[in-house]
Amino acid sequence: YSTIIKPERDSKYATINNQDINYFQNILDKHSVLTDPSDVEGFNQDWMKKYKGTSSLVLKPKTTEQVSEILKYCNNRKIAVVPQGGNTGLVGGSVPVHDEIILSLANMNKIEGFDPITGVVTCQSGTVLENIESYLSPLGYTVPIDLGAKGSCQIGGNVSTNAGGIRLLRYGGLHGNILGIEAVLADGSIIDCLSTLRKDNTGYDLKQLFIGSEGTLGVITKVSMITPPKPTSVNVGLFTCDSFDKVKTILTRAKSQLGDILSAFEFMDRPCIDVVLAHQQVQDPFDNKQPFYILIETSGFNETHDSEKLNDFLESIMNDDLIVDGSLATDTKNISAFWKLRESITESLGKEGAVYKYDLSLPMDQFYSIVEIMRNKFEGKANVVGFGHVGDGNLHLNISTPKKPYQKEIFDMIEPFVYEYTSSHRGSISAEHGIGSMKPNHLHYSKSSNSIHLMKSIKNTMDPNNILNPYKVLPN
Ligand code: FAD
Ligand code: 2HG
Ligand code: ZN
Repeated sequence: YSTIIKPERDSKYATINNQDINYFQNILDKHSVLTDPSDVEGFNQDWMKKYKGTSSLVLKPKTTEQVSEILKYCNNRKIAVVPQGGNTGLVGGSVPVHDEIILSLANMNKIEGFDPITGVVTCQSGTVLENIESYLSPLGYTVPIDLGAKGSCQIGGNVSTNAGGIRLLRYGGLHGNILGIEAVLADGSIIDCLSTLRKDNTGYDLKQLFIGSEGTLGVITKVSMITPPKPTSVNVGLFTCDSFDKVKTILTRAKSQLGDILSAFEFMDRPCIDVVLAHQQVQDPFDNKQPFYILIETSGFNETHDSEKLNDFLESIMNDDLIVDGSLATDTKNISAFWKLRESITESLGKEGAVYKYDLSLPMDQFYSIVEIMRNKFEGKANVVGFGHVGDGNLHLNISTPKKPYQKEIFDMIEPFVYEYTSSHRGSISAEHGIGSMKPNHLHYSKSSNSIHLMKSIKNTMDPNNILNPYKVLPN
């Protein structure tokens, strides 16, 4: 971890002592206060094994009131706290930088209510995303957000990072789908914005502040979310292309010809497929290798109508020579095989060695060029791959080397170049993963100094002692 530079520990924070631990043991039961280093270890380290903290205490509350008591105490004692959900975040936001207490939401996992007329589900923030899906599915509803980490990530973590994922194209982001939030501020006060209303213009929409704030403004304890009816007819097509220009043309066509049934438009380049084939039990989908692979999903409620639309679309892209190969999957098994190719890229890259991740929003004309530029720069020194939610303008640029730890010379070849490139095209240096501890000093590439100033004053109002997730998101 030596090349991951940490800000110095701020000496204003207290170091925890036995009295603190006793206090927490009184609020929570004994099993919810972890102090044994072997129990704490996993919570200190992030999913990529890139960031590691040195906390000696994990607290696992079960109720909002317990969260409130913990934070009130920490605020008085100036003990720093990192809220942690499923710990699948990719920017080092979910683990301590130094010895912050880890406040795990894992035991706050109850689904509290569902309205079958409005489709609004209310649950505690530690509910695992996939468990919400399993709860809703038999009721004929589905979650409006889906991502590869669904088996571990929690809805509170998704909301705190404003996660995007593969359904954003269809259902929009969490700023629209989250109807209510209950959160606890640093001083322990409980903010009840847990509305289940679709329309509510009574003053400032405070819940929006917590969406994407990465645990720096409050701890989210409950959410309510609008969920759409679960589509009954799902089809997936996998296509190959010989140029990125054709990927763009296919995207425009998919939007206009598939319209309301288009539910995902993902792309991956050939090096991604090679990495997946090297680490997963999957087959190369076509004999003929091509530089670009596109996964298109449609979801609707009328199988005949949907297949007809998809077949017309397929005919049109074939007739115009936009694709080289294509294959449609209509049954669950083949659909999951196609999705596995796309969804296991991150995990497979992780098995390669050290992975340098960049999550960019870029205009379509500059979207793939950055991958080519970086590939030329690295020329065999590292594997450069590009994939992502092209339908939302979101590129995942990943550069991997067989060797760990992370190397300074590799970072120097990427940064600040990638950020400058993105900024010069008015893109975003974090499309969906957030800022965490990876990018506070780079925030200015995507936000003006006045905007950063306003963010700092909001942070100062809501958490004047800066106990919540310090060293993250905002620059010093
Ligand atoms: P954590 O990682 O535990 O925390 C993330 C941040 O939120 C931290 O700053 C933490 O302090 C804060 N936080 C967590 N819970 C709370 C809470 N209750 N209150 C306040 N703050 C809290 N992201 C995407 O956007 N799209 C994708 O397609 C996508 N795919 C992924 C695929 C894989 C295989 C992996 C490993 C990650 C992926 N991610 C993706 C990253 C994404 O950010 C997370 O998966 C997810 O949103 C984080 O949820 P979590 O519960 O794991 O949160
Ligand atoms: C995805 O879309 C995730 O699969 C992870 O956002 C992206 O690993 C990455 O860079
Ligand atoms: Zn993504």
